[in-house]
Amino acid sequence: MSGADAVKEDRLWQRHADMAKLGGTPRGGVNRQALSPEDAAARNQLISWAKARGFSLFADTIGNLFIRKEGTDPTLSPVLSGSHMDSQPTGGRFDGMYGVLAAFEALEALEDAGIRTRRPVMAVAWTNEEGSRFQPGAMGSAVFAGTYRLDDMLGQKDWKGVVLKDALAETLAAAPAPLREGAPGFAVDSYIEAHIEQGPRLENERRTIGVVTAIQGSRRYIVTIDGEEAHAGTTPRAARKDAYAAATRLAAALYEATTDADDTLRFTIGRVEVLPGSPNTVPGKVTFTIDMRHPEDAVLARHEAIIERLVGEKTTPCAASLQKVTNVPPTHFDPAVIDLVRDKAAGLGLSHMDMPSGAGHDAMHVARLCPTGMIFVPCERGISHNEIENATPADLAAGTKVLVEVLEALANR
Ligand code: HGY
Ligand code: MN
Ligand code: MN
Repeated sequence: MSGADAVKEDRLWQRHADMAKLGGTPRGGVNRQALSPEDAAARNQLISWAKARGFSLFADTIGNLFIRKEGTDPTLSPVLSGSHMDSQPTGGRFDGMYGVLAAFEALEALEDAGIRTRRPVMAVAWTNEEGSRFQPGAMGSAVFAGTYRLDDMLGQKDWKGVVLKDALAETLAAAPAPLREGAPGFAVDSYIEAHIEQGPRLENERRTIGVVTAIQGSRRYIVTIDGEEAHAGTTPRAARKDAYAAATRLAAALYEATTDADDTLRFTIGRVEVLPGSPNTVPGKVTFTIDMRHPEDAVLARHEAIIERLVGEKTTPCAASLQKVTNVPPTHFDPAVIDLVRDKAAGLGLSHMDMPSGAGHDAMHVARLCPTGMIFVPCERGISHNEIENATPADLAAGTKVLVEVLEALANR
């Protein structure tokens, strides 16, 4: 029996249903934000499934959770596959979770098929990929890959002022696993991540498998505008330093400056905080986030300079600052891994197409460590970061069959 034949569609689908209960929302989505009790519950669920199969497991000091299936030669560096279990506040049940469960299903399928690869094969659930609670996103994989320093991340705070170090300690205590001490990171032979596309191309072009070639570049910022709180009834316009009025002028200019002719540049203001938030006090402080993406780094750099200029020009008489939170250049995956994904999809008789990723993934950091690739499966109408996100059991299983075949090939090199 091949690894692909041993993939169990029902088992994989049921696991998604089980996980979707952890942080499940009334509209059928999930709110399982990084290092929350819901995240700990998902970690415990994965740990119990791993223990039931006799796989070894450990967490590292940023909370990445690893599950290991031994190979015939334990001295060889492992092949790694996974994604993330944390979600957006109004997230779907497949974003990230599919890649973790597909990786786990791949380990089980190899085991069920009695296949012992040369290299160990490991599944991973990376900490805090979404970055919606604690910034920056893809934190666990970035620390593992050496992009960010562990100590810098431990001091990060969420929007309510909770320090990451404390939330991490609580999560690891609530979901205990053997701890790999010291700085995260170890030698990895290669990495492959399965994920829903989070866009409409596969569905529109009626393909089952996306052979991912690259991930576009992304930059994230926080704009802070400091004005002056004042009485809404007595303060003339000429005397105001209205931080929200300045923010709206700036936002309007930013949307206009990032409206490119071919609709390739992605510009999002996703979170706005207006203080003190009283109806009859002129806002004294506004902060808002910027998320900007493009396949070419030069375009991002050019628009960053425009943003810097507009932050100064559009906010007087208030003071304004622009803080860069992340700057992840475009990622180009390993040609040999891309070919392997394409060949295995073809070998399984699955329709497929090469495509870049519009969304960011943990693979963008791991790709700096070792040969890396990704496998996409369709999601309904390309909708994601939305509670109605959906996928089919057959597509999830198809992506997992490709994953098993790719893992087996990489682990026997
Ligand atoms: O934002 C992203 O691209 C990812 O889905 N977290
Ligand atoms: Mn994701
Ligand atoms: Mn996401």
